[in-house]
Amino acid sequence: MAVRTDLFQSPDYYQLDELLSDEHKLIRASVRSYVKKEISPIIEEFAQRAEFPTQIVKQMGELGCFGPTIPAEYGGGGLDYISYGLMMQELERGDSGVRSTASVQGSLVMFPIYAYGNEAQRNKYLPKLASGEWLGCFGLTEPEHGSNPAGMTTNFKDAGDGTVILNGAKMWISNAPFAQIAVVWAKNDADEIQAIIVERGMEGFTTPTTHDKWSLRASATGELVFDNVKVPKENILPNVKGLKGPLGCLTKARFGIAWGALGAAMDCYDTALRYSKERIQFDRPIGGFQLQQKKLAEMITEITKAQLLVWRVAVLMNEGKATPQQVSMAKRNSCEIAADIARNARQMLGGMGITGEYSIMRHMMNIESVITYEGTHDIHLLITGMDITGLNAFK
Ligand code: TGC
Ligand code: FAD
Repeated sequence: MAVRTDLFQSPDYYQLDELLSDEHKLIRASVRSYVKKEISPIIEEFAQRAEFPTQIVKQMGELGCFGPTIPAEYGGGGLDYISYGLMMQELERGDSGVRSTASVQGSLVMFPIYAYGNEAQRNKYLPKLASGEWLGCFGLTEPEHGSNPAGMTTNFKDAGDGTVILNGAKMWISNAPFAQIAVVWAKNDADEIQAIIVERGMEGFTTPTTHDKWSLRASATGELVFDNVKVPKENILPNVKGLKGPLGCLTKARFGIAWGALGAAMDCYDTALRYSKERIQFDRPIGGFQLQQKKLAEMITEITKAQLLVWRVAVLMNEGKATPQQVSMAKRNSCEIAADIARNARQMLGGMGITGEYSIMRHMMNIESVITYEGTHDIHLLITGMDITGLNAFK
């Protein structure tokens, strides 16, 4: 397959760059140039082969994409949420799987260790995770408990010798096959949900790879299987109990997805716009036909609206005022518009749209995972519904 030249130009129809600081623009430029240089030339082949490009872990660590909002003393970036969002936007503009790796590492592994761990745990794990020396994964979903994680059955029992014995299984876990550590949510002796850090090499802990995905093919997905795994008690994160622990991490990660999925949408729009000016049919560029202009005009309208939404929710995050429900709305909206834009952009490229010569079909398939993980499209709608009515439609 020929190496693709990445010609991406970021849409900014409402001059939203004026809302960004010079530092924000610098961060965005550095991640964008990383994606152009290291991701775009290789990602299609890795996706076609369903292979995880392991080199990106160190690269993204060096670039500061892991835990950008974690304080610098633990190896994080000490940055604000707009910076974090822009990073995720640029990474997912390249590929959702690349952003997934960063989301999991930063928001779902580093964040809980930082927010719920003790000082020894922070010092032991965070610098290595931030640099990309170690990769982590986050185990919440189980074979029988996806949208309803409260029902989880994975559990640990006090062995009385400074260890606990962990049993159960998690599935659909991003990064699992390559991760050195897993932040696993399980029920303790008192039936309370807690996080415990399981390290590769612990006896009885395996991470079988999930094969035959049509989506997120350049991201490694697997199971976490615990068969009487003996884990030191010191690996339990002491400072949170209950479902609010994992859901608190998900709020951070969903925020990143809201920006990220928008990046995928931008790439599809930009590709379709360029193609529409170059592709001649009936002696005219297809971009001159009203039907194609309608698609492009609707795409840029939705992208612009979503840009405003994610920018505002980032400002609220910076001010400590964003609610999880506001984050849900932004995640849901970005995924929805990305799915629609990818599909319309694919059509605009005709037959070429289904090939790996362009990124659109890969984005389109990836978004099917993104719209499902971290809470499905319907779950986020119900979160909004409950927030505005005060009535719980989940159960
Ligand atoms: P509910 O009774 O509503 O809440 C339990 C406790 O949690 C609090 N809470 C939150 N806290 C922080 N952030 C949030 N987003 C929160 N949502 C709820 C809540 O206040 C309560 O606290 P407290 O103190 O009263 O105990 O819980 P529920 O059992 O009724 O469930 C509600 C529901 C359905 C919304 C929730 O279970 C849910 O969000 N389900 C979706 C599951 C999900 O998102 N799974 C994601 C798995 S990880 C993943 O997909 C990673 S993909 C990564 C990648 O590759 O990028
Ligand atoms: P289900 O919960 O079985 O849902 C099936 C359908 O029923 C959905 O349409 C859903 O919206 C609907 N539904 C469920 N409950 C209700 C309700 N109350 N009202 C109306 N409709 C409802 N999980 C992790 O823990 N860590 C990871 O790293 C991770 N990575 C993932 C990577 C990929 C590629 C994928 C695909 C998933 C990943 N997940 C991960 C799991 C993901 O979070 C779950 O797939 C998701 O939460 C949905 O759970 P489920 O697949 O069991 O679907």
